[in-house]
Amino acid sequence: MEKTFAIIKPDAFAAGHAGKILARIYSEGFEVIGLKKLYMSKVEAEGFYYVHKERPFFGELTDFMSSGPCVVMALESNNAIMKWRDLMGATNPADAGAGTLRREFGTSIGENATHGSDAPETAAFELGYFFSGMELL
Ligand code: FUP
Repeated sequence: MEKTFAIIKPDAFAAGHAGKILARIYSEGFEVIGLKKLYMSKVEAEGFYYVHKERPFFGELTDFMSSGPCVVMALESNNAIMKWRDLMGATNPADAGAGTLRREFGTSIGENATHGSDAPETAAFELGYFFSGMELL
């Protein structure tokens, strides 16, 4: 079994899509081993996305991620990292395949409804950024 880190981003949460996204998560066979709603500060968003700090969209991205509440989750399944990224679809909702979460709920490359770790090392960092070990028993 593998763990990955996922976010229902502020756009999807504000639009009332959290329940539908969670229903997909369960129906696709993930176990939700950690889940909380939180409202990231700008500084917390900058720390989470520090790998992107030199990118031109960093300011916009961290403004958006601190613009409202979101839901952070730890998901477990076989091949969870790839499986969750497949369920999310491409970064730009316009390029995401039919039936993916970003296609269904995303509205732009920035406001794309969900986040998912892209590799085991990033999953470890991202899970540890938002959850303590005791919260993921
Ligand atoms: P992903 O792994 O699919 O979330 O995509 P990236 O790690 O490349 O980008 C992280 C986030 O930065 C995206 F979810 C949205 C935002 N982004 C932009 O706003 N503009 C871009 O051109 C690329 C990414």
